[in-house]
Amino acid sequence: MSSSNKCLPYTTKDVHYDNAKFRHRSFFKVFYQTFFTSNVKRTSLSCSTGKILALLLIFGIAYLMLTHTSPANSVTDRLGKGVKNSKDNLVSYGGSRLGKLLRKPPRLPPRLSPDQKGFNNSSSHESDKLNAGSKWIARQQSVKDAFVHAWSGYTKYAKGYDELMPVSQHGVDGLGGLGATIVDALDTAMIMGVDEVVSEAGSWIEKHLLDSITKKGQVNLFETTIRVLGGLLSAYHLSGGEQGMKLTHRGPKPTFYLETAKNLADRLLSAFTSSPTPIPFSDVILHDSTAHPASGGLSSTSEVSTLQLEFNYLSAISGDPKYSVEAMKVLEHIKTLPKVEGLVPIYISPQTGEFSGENIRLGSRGDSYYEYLIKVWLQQGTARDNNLTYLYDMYTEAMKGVRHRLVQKSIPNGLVFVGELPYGSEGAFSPKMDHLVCFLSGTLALGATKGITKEKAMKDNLLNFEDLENLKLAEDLAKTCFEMYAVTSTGLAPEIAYFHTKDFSEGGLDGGNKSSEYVKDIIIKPADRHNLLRPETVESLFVLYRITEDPKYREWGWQIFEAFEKYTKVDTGGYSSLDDVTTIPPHRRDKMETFFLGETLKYLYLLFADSSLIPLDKFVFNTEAHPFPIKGTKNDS
Ligand code: DMJ
Repeated sequence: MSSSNKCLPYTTKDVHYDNAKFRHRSFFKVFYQTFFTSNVKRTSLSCSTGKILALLLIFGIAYLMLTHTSPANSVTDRLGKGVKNSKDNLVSYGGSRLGKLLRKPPRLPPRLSPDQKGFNNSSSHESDKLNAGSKWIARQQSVKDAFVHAWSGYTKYAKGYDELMPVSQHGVDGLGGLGATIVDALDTAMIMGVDEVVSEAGSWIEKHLLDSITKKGQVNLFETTIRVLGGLLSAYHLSGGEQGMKLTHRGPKPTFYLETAKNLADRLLSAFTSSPTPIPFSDVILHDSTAHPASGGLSSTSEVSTLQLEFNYLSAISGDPKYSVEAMKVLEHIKTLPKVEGLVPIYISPQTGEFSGENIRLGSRGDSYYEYLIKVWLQQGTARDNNLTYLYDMYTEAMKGVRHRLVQKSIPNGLVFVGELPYGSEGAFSPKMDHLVCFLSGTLALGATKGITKEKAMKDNLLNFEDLENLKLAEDLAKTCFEMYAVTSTGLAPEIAYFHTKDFSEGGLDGGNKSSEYVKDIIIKPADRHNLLRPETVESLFVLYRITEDPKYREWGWQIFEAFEKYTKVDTGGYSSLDDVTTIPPHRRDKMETFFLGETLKYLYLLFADSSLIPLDKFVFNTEAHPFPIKGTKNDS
């Protein structure tokens, strides 16, 4: 150590690279440390008389400076330092000038080699974040490109028809002939900012849709409500209706979407008003506003209970309560019916108002009954607890029932799945799970936190026991749904999977990807190997990513998207369903479902987007992925 060091010593505390290292030290601190630390006392004894005189001189100069410090200078100094504790402030204001002379230059943190720069290095952390950000922006763009490719096939070969047959390059009216792909895809184009599609779809709707609604024949109440009515209503909001988001300036005015929606809903209302019970008929003849039951007389439970988000929102924006009143009668009636721990059979009779049969499942015909119980309650926003708590209670009871009666684990590797009770509560359990059941993961997560992040919900102590159990099931089920993709040769899920349990096993029916850890857990029967470009898994990955903020859900979504790109993209435009996901190359099925544009690609896009785009605590998605604002929230994202 040099002699000068001996005269201006520092305590060992100063050497530590804590926050204090960057703070400017005042003259008084230096003086105090120089003369009153034990270290210094020892050193000062060894100083010569000359050195002591020099110190006295410095002390004198300091005194002169203190007595001439201008008030203005003090104020500037104070402002510059911001808010500190008063002791610190007193010290630094007084001794600023001499302090500056004596102050050591601020010590810099040690230089780190690139591989030592970990998470504590804020600038590298920032650049990691930037890189990750640009990766997801690029992936979002890929999804947008896929949407444009899907639309280009539809508009080239099938414009005005309900669906595209991408292989034969034709259109087909599988949904009654209302141009369902156009209306289903419109809000996706708005959210993605694909202006050309917004204009093209908007002007088709402006020119043709009302005409079709007044002239077409039979449509299914549920499909028309969720796809066409739902699409019109979200287009209304996203184009600025009700002081909505105004995501676009293209296409017709919001009121045009609203008027068209009202015209359609007025006709659909006949399904409710012509039924002898609160349970609506399943089919409507549009041109004469009449309705009748499906052949066989029964309605699907999910179909009659998946109309309320749409009809409620229409009442809210039109000011006419009739839509909501009719639709809510269904849920009020179902509330009174007997259930198995909240679980319901998949058929219901509009003639008697009773459930029919005992088949209980969360797949086809059962699924969105459970989804709408919680979503209709969520839709009420600040008014949730006024009169719809019965929906929340029905949902809570049903999810307990799911966990108690329907959840099992596969062997050998313990995938959590939701099976069925095809013969009711006393019959045998079936380890069968439709891909449709994968919606449940997202619904469970949404129901647990009500759309806010898990972190915030935990911090604010908002999660009760049921919420935590449901969140856990949501995460386990999302993993299972992802593995239903990863276990096949194409990386795409089958329509239906069975799970190997102690009571059920069938050899030789795996998904074809022998390197999957779960190849023995998941059984895929030949009749169930098709893929219809369905959205439920990516829908849940989107909701789970928003709620848990765990990036694995994004990575899983990207893997699924890549498989869609590889095996379902048709060069000439559009994407096709597949006959068999377990063989390569898979045989194409000549259909692009409307929900591929309305849901699958929208959810993938939102999964990779910033979480402020259509936030889950301000919007509720109908079962066809059309977002409606939650009552009482301001949507300015
Ligand atoms: C969509 O029409 C809706 O999500 C519905 O609730 C279930 N089936 C399809 C998508 O798979």
